[in-house]
Amino acid sequence: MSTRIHDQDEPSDDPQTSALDDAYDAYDHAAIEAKWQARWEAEGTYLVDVDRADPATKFFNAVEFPYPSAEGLHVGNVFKYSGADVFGRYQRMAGRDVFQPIGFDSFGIHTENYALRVGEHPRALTERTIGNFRRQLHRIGAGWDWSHEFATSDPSYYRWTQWVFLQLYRAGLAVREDAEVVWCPSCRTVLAFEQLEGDRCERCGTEATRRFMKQWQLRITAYADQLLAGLDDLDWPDISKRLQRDWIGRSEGVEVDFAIAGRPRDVLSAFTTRVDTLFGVTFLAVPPGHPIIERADRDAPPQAGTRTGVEVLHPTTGERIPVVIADYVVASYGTGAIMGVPAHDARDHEFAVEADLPIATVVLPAVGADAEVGTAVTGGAWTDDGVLTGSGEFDGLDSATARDAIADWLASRGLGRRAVRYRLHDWLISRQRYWGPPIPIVHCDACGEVPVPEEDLPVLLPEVEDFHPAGTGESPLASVESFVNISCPSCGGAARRETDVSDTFLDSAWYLLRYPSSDVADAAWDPERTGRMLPVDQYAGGSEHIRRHHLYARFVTRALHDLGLVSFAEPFPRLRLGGLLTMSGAKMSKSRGNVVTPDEFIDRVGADVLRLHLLFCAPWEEGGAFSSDGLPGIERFVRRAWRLVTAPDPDGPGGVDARPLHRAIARVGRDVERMKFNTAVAALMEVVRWASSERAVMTGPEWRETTRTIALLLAPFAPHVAEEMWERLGGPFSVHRQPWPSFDPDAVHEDMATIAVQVDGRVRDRIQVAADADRDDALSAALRSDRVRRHLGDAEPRQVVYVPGRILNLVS
Ligand code: ANZ
Ligand code: ZN
Repeated sequence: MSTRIHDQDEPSDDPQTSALDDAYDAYDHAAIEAKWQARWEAEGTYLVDVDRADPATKFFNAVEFPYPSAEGLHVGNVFKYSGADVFGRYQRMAGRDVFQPIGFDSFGIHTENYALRVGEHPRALTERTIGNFRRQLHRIGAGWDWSHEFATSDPSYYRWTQWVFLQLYRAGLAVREDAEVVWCPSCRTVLAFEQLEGDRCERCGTEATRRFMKQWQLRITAYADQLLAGLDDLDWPDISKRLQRDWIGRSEGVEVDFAIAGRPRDVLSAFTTRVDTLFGVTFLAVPPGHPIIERADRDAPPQAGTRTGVEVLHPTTGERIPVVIADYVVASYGTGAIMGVPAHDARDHEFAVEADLPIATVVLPAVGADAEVGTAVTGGAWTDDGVLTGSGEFDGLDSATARDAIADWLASRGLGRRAVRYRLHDWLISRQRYWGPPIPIVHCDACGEVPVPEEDLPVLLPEVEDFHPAGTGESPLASVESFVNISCPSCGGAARRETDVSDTFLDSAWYLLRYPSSDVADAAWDPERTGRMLPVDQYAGGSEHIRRHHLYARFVTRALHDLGLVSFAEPFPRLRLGGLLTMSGAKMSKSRGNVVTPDEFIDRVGADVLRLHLLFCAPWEEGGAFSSDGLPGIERFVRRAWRLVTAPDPDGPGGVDARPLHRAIARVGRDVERMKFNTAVAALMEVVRWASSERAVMTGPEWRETTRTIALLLAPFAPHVAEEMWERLGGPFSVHRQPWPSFDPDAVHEDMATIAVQVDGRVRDRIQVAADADRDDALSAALRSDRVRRHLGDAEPRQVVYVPGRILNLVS
């Protein structure tokens, strides 16, 4: 299984210490890791008393819980969890009561599809895969609080998922309605819009189609404004905020009513963000299948091509305008009809040229207008703001002023109204599948929709032999008579259960609330524990969840907040995204055959070396390519650290300059706080090298101070070997409960460098940065300089080259 690595196996590259090799104990990672894992477990080192923790010092260090796949944890997962674990361990040493629970996201199509493929029941499969994950999560030596573990597919958990659904239902935020939905022909279920990658199913990659079906939707759109405004106060990566903002897609505009010619009481409304172009409308467009087409069929047969035969009247000029059919109009956005302004919108322009529709210029570029008119009319659309022309009384106004004036004009005549539209859709949670929580609703002919009484929860997922999705638009549960047929909870008459199950993303939208209360049987959460332990202090996640899980969790938390069920509106005000570890240029996945499991490495080199290796091989937030090339270097480093405590105390003259030690304390702490684990590991390597080379000069007390400090610095990264070192140095159990060492600010202070900042080849300023500042540090310091800013303008530099400690070169 494991190999003992003897220091004698390879020549030492430290001449100062190689003479002592014989005196060393071998570094036996297997023995050390087993010993300390058992001790931590026995002592409850990572357990937190959720009934007594002090809310002022508690630190809920959350990670995105795993979906227990059949292939097991891979090193990409370990990379993310190791970073989060280092951060949590550091917080504990900084005096926080760290709560770091773990659980399993075990419901869902992913598990079910795999179960179908291998012909195993998802329940049996899930039990097995969770067992394997649990084993692996133990082995990596992370400080999980296992006493709060749960799995979302367990009735004791999904009972409360159903309860959460019922709270949303009572608040009018869960509704069953007809909607055009996305259907995956391979998974044979509907999906949420968020579960499309382009137009393909995120789960299986099949091209999705559209269907019209009666489905359960959660009214996330009712929270669009709140979700948008709430982003401002979050300590989140910019990319997360930007993607959520775009996904919510708030647009302010006007709905303009166009009266239908010959049917004065019927109108066709179009949503526009450019009402300043109203006088340039030369057609209205609707998507195929729009109701107006049917009406046209009755009234007058549609003309050839894209015309519907219907005409509308322009609200200001009264001119007759054709209504056409265009593919690019999205039925579910805005009013589902657009006003076509070919002179100022690129798609309208292309369409008008093809369909031979007129083009009328009504906005001129503000500068050089004459020169541009020709281009605007013939070459393409002038899509920017400008000055109005051909727009009656609004001529001469700039676009922004005109938008206001025209909106007022329309509103005062009842011909339109200001409107806000969102790109965000309601969250479709019905799944015509098996492996999920049954939606707790009963359909009764007499009473209609009846929620299952809370005391009757959970609605248990029935055991079935055949859990294949039917593909009929009904879940496999629909054919389980004993499940479907029940008496109505309200009138007692014959009724039918809802047979759709809910989306797994509903399971994970509230799971963080469950952790402190995972053992509570009679409530989803104990409000006192929730008040003490939540919200999460830091959530370590991935960018693939920004517009799904992160958005859903925010929505559900806000809804529960408005219902008075939790005291906070945001579930994780601080978020950090871990990058992907790639293998041969691709994301690790079984289908690509490039999954590397941690087990083989832990057997061979131990969890500590694997953790250090992963954290060193790529910046945590960026990710990068995984390879085992650097492993021997990390092994050498760990053995060198190990030798610090296995060697006898030196008896040198003393008076060693201790500044490198203080700098290491400062650097490692600062880097961990910024999730820069790779540079923290580099600092550890440096200080270990320094200590080895200064050993002979140190007195016994100097040496002990140095080595004890190094064991403390190493503890978050290599928790087992650091614990063993600490014990051998005479420290009290556990190294993970010691305070983080403090440093002498004077020793660190001198560690600054003056660098020249060049903009486009000329030195514009000289600034002070930490001597070990990296490119990002130097750049952000430079961007704070007025002189640099002046020469750079508002734009970000296009190119940045940093020569550490000397020059920062920016190209504007
Ligand atoms: C007239 C116009 C003139 C427009 C112009 C743009 C430029 P966002 O910002 O995304 O909300 N639009 C409205 N509903 C649509 C639908 N259902 N499908 C496709 N396009 C739709 O964009 C709003 C703009 O997108 C609207 O403003 C409309 O085109 C188009 F010079 O109206 B505009
Ligand atoms: Zn009834």
